[in-house]
Amino acid sequence: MYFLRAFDEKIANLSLQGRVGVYTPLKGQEAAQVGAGLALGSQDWVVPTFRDMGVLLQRGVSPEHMLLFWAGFEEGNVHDTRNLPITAPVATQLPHAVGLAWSEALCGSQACVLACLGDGATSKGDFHESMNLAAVQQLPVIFLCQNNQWAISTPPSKQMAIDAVAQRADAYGMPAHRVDGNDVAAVYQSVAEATSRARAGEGPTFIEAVTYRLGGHSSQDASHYRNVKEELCWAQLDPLMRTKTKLLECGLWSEQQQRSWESHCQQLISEACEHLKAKRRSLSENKKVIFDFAYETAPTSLAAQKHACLSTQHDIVTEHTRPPIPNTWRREGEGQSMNMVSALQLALGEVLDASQEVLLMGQDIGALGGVFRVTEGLQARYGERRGVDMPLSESAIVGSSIGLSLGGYRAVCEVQFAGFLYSAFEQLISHAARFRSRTQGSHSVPMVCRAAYGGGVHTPESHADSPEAHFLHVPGVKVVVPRGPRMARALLHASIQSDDPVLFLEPIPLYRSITEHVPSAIESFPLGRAEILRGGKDVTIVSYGTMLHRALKAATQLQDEHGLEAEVIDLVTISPPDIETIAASFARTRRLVTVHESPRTGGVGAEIIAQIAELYGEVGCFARVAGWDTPIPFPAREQTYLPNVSRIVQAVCGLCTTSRP
Ligand SMILES: Cc1ncc(C[n+]2csc(CCOP(=O)(O)OP(=O)(O)O)c2C)c(N)n1
Repeated sequence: MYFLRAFDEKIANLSLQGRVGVYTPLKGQEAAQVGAGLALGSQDWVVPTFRDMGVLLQRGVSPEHMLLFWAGFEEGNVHDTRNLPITAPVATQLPHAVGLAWSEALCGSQACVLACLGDGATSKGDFHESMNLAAVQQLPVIFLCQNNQWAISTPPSKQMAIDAVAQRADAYGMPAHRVDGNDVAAVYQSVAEATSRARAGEGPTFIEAVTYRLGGHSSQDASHYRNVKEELCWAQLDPLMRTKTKLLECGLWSEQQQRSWESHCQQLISEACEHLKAKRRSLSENKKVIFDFAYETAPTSLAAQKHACLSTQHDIVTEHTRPPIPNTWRREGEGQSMNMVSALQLALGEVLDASQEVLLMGQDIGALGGVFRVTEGLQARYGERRGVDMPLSESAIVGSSIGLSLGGYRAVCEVQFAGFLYSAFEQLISHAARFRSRTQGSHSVPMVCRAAYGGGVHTPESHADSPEAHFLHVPGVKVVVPRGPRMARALLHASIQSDDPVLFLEPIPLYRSITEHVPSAIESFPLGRAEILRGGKDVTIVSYGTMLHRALKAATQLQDEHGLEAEVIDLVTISPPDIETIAASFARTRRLVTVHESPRTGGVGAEIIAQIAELYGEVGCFARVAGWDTPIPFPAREQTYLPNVSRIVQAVCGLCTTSRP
C-alpha cells in the first residue's frame, strides 16, 4: 500500500510536469484495491477501470508497464496476467466482465471475474444490463464498486435516490455487501467470500467498498467542489495510516522496517522512471504499430495510408494482397434450393456442428427462433447452453459477446433490427472495434453481430434503418451485407471464421423473396471482396443488399432501352470496401454510380466516390443514388425515400449524356 501511495504521487507529479499524460489518482483507495487484488487467484480475471492501478499492481503488473500506459503507450495496456486492458468509457467494460465470467462457467473452470467500477458508474445502463444478465445467468462475477464519494464533481446524492449504492443490487436479486473500503482486511474478507460463492456456482455478488478519493478526479482537477471539512474528516481514515498503525500495534511491523521499505519503494519507482526514459524514444519511433493492429490484416486503403505516413512519397502499395474469390464460387453442383432464412440457418447449424466454441445469443432466438426465424430449431438441437435467450439488453448482448469472445468463444449474437443497434453502438465502436489496437494484438474479438436491416416491407419506425455508414467510419469492425441465400451462407461462414468483429446486416426484404441453389459443400466468400455480377463498358454501378437487385434491373433496362452497358458490382463487404475491384472497373468505364438506401450524405457511396476520385484525380463522372437525407419515413411513404429503378436509370443517363473526360 505504501508503494502504491508513493507511485501514485509520483505519476501525479509527472503528469503535472507534462511528462506523462492526464492521470487519475487513486490516493485514499489503496485498501480497497489491495484487499480485492489479494483475494483473487491467478486463474481469476480483473476487468479494471482507469483508477484501478492498485488492483493491477497487486496482480503482478509491473510498475514499468503502468508507467508506459500513463505515458500514452498501448504497450503498457498489454498484460501477461488475466487482466483486461484499462478502458475509458465508464461502466461499458462491465458487460465484458459478464461475458468473461460466462466463458469460465461454460468451460467448467473455477475462475471468477472481478469487475471494478465507481459509484458514478452505477447510474449507467451498462451497469444495470450487466448486473441483470449476471444475476439471470448466475455467473461468477464480483462487482466491486469503490464508492469514493465523488464522480468527478457529482456526489452519490445527485447520482441516485437511495441511501447506499449497495441497494442497487436488490433490484437484481443479487447479494450485496457494504464494507469499510479503507480497511484492507475487511475488503479482502468480503471479496474472498464473494469468490467462494462464485466458485461454488452460487452466482454474482455486489460489493460496495466505502472509501474516499483523497486526490483530485484527475491530475488536472483541483477539486474545488468539495470542502475542507470533508477532506479533513476522511484524512483521519486514511487507509495507509490505519493499516500501518494496526500493524505497529500488533507488533507485525516496525518503524525501522517502514523506513527501509520506503527507501526500497523509492528505488523501484526510480527504476520504473528510468525504464520509461529508455523506452520512450524507441517506442515513439515505432509509428507503424498504429496501422498494424486495427485489423487482423490491414485492408488495402489502410496499407496505403501506412505507406503514406511512413515514407516520404505516396508510393503504390504492393504489400497487401486481397483474399481470392474461390474458383468454385457460383458453380452449380449438388445442393438444394432455399431462401435466405434457410441459408442462414444452414450456416449456423454448420458452424455449431463444427465447433463447440460457437454460441448463439439474442432476444427470442430460442423457442421463437428469432423474429425472422433464422435460428428456428437451433436451440432445440444444440441446447440452451449454446443458443441463449437473452434479456432485452442490446448493450449486454453485444458486450457479453465481446467478453465471451475474449474468453475463447465465438459468439454470434443477434440484434433483432439494425435500428436497435444504436443501444449497442458503444460496445461495437468503443470496444469490439478497438480491443486489437488497444492491446497491440494481444486480444481480438472474433464475434459476429447479426441484425436485420433495411426498408421495403412496411415495418414500423426504427425497424427499417440502414446504419451501415456509421460503421464505415469505424476502423476495426467489418460490415457485410449478403445479396441472397448462397452469398448469405458463404459470408456467414467467413464472418464467423474471421478474427475481426463483423457486423452482419441481413436485408429484410430478401429474407424470403429470393430462392437460390445452395450447394451441399460448405462455401466461404472472402471478407473484403466485391463481386462483379454483370459486365459492361459504359458505367460502373456499385450497390449491395436489396438495392443491388434494383441496380441489376436498372442495368437490364439501360441495355434494352438506352443501349448502355452497365457493369454492376456487389460490394458485399461494406467496410472496409474493396476499392481495387471498383477502381479496375472504373478504369474501363470512367463512370461510377453508387446505389444504396441509406442517406446520401456521408454514406457509403460518398466514400467510394471519394476514394476513386482520389485515385483518378479529375478524371471521371460520378453520381450517387441514395436514400434522401431524411430519417427513413414511416412505412406509407418509404418507397418515396428508397431509390428506385428509374432514379438509377436517370442518374446513369445523366452521366452518359456528358462525354467522358
Ligand atoms: C461513458 C462516460 N461518460 C463520461 C465519462 C467522463 N468521466 C470520466 S470519469 C467520470 C466519473 C466516474 O465516476 P465513478 O464511476 O464514481 O468513478 P471514479 O472516477 O470516482 O473512480 C466521468 C464522468 C467517461 N469516461 N465515460
